[in-house]
Amino acid sequence: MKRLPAAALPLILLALAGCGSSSSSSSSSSSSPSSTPAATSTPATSGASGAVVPIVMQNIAFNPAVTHARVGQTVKWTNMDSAPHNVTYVGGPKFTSSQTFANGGTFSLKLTKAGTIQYRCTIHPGMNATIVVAP
Ligand SMILES: [Cu+2]
Repeated sequence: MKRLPAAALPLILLALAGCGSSSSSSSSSSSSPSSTPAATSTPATSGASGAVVPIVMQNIAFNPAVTHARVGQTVKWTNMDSAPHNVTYVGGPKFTSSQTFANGGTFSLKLTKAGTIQYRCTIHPGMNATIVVAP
């Protein structure tokens, strides 16, 4: 479906939810355990700050179904559905599956290995997706 760019939706959510935890939307101080690789050739997948790659769960599907990211980036899922979803490991570089989370919930995964990650939502058959992680 051609809707808003996927990158815009989590930003809206962040703006709405931002008042709860911290006063600033700048994340420079809290979560940067490792230096970003700063590869010179390829820009980030989308947007100026390439550290977080958004994926939305909407209409019982992951959007985008194929996400391109790099080692060092963090993928963040946001559930935009009224139905609960989860992010469950299927294949590729191993990661720890998420809990099931409801509308508005999020799950973040730091990408540490290159490869093609396959994952799914165990609640909804056919709700599968892929992350292609470049080194
Ligand atoms: Cu689901």
